[in-house]
Amino acid sequence: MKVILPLLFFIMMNIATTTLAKTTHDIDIKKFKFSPAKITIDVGDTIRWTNKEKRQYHSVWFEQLGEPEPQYFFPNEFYERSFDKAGDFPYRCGPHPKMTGIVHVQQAGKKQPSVPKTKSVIKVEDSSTAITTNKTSSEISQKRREEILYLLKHDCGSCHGMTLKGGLGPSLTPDSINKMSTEQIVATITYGRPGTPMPPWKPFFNEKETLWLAQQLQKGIEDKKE
Ligand code: HEC
Ligand SMILES: [Cu+2]
Repeated sequence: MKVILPLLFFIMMNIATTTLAKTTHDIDIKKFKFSPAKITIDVGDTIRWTNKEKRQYHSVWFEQLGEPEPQYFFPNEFYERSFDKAGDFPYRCGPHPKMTGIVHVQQAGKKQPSVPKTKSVIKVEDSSTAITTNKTSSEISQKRREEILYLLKHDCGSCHGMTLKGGLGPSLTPDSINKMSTEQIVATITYGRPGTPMPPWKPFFNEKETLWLAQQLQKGIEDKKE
């Protein structure tokens, strides 16, 4: 009894404070707008920004807090963050500076110790987009490699030329592409080049696959007979 009673009390206190404090507020991102763009929440609450676009990526960047630009997130993905301090927190979208919003965090009825730590995570909302964050697969199967090469020829090829010698987009043959580092090639494929027709391919390849693809481009794709 001596041990159990305080423990039980501790658990109950925890339940009481967590149910009291935490609310999750939703902000949708659609047509290049945060809605609502202004929101008032209590200290301890969480905001979940959900990307409801068809294919456009965005980010939620608290630039004025001096933070680095966070990862972009894609349709059906969301970005979550909780606020443990009162204050006004303006933010914007990294790639689209005109998209802005502000979070007004007010002290809840009961004073809480302010915890300076805010955590941010990106999660995928439904499993149909699991391919986006399919980072667990450590090896790329032969079948997947063939799929990627097929996509390279047909999708990338529609802009960069079937033989990758250039078209609307620049040549991707080893001669041309090796002026870039592997990291730069990976970044270009992952995020595209905002403001140009080069789209982001993050929804289609995981990190390993993008790296592999970049390495194939650097080596040169031997033209397989069909
Ligand atoms: C809708 C057209 C389009 C498609 C599809 C496309 N690209 Fe691009 N890509 C471009 C354009 C345009 C640029 C040049 C952007 C610029 O002006 O910086 C580019 C640039 C690049 C670059 C940087 C090359 C350099 O010399 O700066 C790489 C690498 C690249 N694309 C890889 C790919 C890969 C891999 C795919 C397929 C997974 C792909 N692209 C699909 C249009 C496209
Ligand atoms: Cu945006």
